Amino acid sequence: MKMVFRWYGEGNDTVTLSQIKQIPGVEGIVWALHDVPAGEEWPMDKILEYKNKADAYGFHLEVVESVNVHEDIKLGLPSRDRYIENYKRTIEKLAKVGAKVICYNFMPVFDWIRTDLFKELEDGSTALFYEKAKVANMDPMELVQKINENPNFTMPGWEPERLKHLTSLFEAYKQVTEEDLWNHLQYFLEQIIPVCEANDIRMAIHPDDPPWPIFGLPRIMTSQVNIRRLLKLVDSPYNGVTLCSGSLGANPDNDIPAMVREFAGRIPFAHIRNVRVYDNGDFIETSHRAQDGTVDICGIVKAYYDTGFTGYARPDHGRHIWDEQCRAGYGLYDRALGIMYLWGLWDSLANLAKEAKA
Ligand code: DNO
Repeated sequence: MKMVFRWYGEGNDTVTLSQIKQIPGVEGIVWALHDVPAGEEWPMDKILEYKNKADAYGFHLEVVESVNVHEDIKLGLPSRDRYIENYKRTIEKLAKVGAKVICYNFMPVFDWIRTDLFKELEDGSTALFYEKAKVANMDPMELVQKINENPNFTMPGWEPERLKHLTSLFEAYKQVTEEDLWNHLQYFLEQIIPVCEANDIRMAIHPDDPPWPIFGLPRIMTSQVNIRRLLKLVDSPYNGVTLCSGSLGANPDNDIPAMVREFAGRIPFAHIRNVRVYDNGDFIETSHRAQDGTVDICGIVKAYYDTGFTGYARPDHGRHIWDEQCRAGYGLYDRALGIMYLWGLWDSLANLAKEAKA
């Protein structure tokens, strides 16, 4: 397991590289050019700026999250070919700075969805929260305004620029069924994966968060069965998944340790975090500790360990603790605690294996 940490870039993150450097066992940053709109080719000079910054701290840039997919690709419009060409050129450039994994998602319009970014937990910390009934009765525009009202930084997936066209996007998706979305994903992957193979970069799709359709939009990356189907769309080790335990874990029917075991070899990137799902379907993000939520974090780490996982892992969202003022879900403290929990589990599994051999 290679530990990495998401960093939004200078002036765009409250966490600094020197702080990340002091978290045990972090070897690389998870990064992106957040100001390049989806569909555009990433400029090499900006990529190199990141490279210089990472080099100064001895971090690698092997994991990119995300190179976003233009809506026209998801909608299957004729203009998609131009955006797919840009995507290919970006892959080639990323290979030049040593990228090995590109995390992306194929969710129509919205990326992740929550109803509160700073909901208080029993211990006084705050965390991202999803209220099922509220979403069911909400106008999507209202949600966009709510997500963007508090944060000091643009929320990836919620860029006001992109969501300006919300009404026409919703209109366009009215014709798109889940099967259409599968076909559009296959078309995209058939074009992209040969370029990935040539450049030794693995594509790792992120599950839908939460893993069910929202606002009548189709969503397909939701379950073990559907991930199995994704991996067969283009049956190459370069077509993989970012197995996000928090996203999939919002549906208690998802058996994540079973997915880790089944999809071993096709998970270049793991997002490991906990959520607590309530009986009414609401959920809140908790500490990484297994007992604090409803996701079997110990079973997940054990499944990675047992299957000889050598991919990248990052703690995913954390709570906001110790009065930290930070990006929602992306503070320093709770994610650092998460890393130590993951290492604790991992190292004790390694020790047990060593003892058993002796
Ligand atoms: C949320 C993230 C997602 C993820 C994208 C990948 O914090 O896990 O926004 O980066 O879905 O494209």
